Amino acid sequence: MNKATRQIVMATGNSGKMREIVELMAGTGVEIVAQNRLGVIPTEETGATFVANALQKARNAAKQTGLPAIADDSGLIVAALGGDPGVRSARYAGPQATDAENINKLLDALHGVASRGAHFHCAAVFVRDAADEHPLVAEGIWRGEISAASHGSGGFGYDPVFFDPELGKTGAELTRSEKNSRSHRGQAIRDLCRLLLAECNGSGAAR
Ligand code: ITT
Repeated sequence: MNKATRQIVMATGNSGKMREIVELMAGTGVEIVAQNRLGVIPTEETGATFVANALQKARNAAKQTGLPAIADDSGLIVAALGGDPGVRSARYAGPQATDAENINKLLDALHGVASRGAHFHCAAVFVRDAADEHPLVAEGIWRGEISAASHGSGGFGYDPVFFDPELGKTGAELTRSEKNSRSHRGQAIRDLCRLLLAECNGSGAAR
């Protein structure tokens, strides 16, 4: 990103994610605009990894807007389920699944299972344009356990059943700032901001 860049399109249609990223990037001096406000038609997510999917989304938004783009691809990895729902977390219970349907499917799959360790993974990427060959990439992980039932009303997605043992609360029981300081997305976006700042100051891996 050069110093004149002030607007970045955020390649997401998930309002919970969007809100967290705007909060995490507050104070950076860039304006984050949701892709739906710019009329971007979302792309399919066909990648096998979080990074591949994030790049697919960011390049799609950059191509349709001519702006630099950020995307986040994230998901929940449950060891006892062989890594599911993984990159398919948003679509675990079907292509148009609601958060409640995904949670119900997860709790059913873990019914009677003692080993409930899980983690969230987030890959956050920045592309200067659709053809960018040197995208900035940052990742984060948040470790916890899947609770037996939902608790709390904050956050989004699987937050009501993702229990953080150190805080003794689910993601949906945390304040926004607690979640941002602990979460996979918080770690990835903070790292991405550091990379962007380094590039603006001329010490990053510029093209
Ligand atoms: P976009 O692709 O438009 O950004 P999406 O919701 O489809 O929105 P992903 O493909 O990255 O995004 O899927 C991420 C899913 O993983 C998300 O829908 C949730 O079900 C889950 N997830 C990711 N981060 C989460 C978080 O912080 N808290 C709870 N669930 C989360």
